[in-house]
Amino acid sequence: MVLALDLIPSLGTPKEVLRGRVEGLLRGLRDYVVAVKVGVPTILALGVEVVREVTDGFREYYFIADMKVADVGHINRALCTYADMMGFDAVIAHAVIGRRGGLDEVIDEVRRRGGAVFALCAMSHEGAEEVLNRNFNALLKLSTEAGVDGYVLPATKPHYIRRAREVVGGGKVIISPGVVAQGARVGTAIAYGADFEIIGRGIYASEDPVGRAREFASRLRWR
Ligand code: 3DU
Repeated sequence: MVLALDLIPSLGTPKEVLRGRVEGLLRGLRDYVVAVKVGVPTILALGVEVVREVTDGFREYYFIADMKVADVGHINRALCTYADMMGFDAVIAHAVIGRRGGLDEVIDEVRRRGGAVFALCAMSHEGAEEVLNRNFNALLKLSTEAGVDGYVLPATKPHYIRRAREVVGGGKVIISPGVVAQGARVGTAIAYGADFEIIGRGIYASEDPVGRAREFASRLRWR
């Protein structure tokens, strides 16, 4: 299970309060969560230095920067450099930017720094079917040829996961959001071929995050 860390404080909340909440969650979830995907709102709220201190303090987790990188080459490189400075192990990029001047540069920058790249090839929300998901096969192909380490695919539309697993085989990692709060049931994405399910609000917005994580982890246990 991957925790989607999207703690979004109201304006004026002291950074230390947010940091305390983040660290409390990470201390409690150690036994149930293997990776933490941190979204841009939380990165902005904490700031580069504090994110670095948090990643340094919890090295037992694998940290994924969900910056959804989707710009031209030099900006992508700058974002990936920041991800490295903040201690992230992996970066998520949009496959839709294409390879030359896009994903190829993301992969080059992240690899030089010893990290991994996940490509977003389909999304979970309704509007994703209007354009993005219609190009799923092409996005999967180009990101595979570019040499990404894995894919982000929606648990709410698990046929994309099944298709990706058929096409790319077992050597790539599929992580899947959309579980609990967006309606996908715990275990569906794994059943369709994902390696990890990503859960955010289903854990951190609960009154008992550790209890919820324990319950989800027991449902996800590999047989
Ligand atoms: O709905 P949750 O609170 O479990 O959070 C889901 C996370 O996954 C959130 O960080 C969001 O940015 C990310 N995500 C999707 O929800 C759907 C996608 O297609 C891609 C990423």
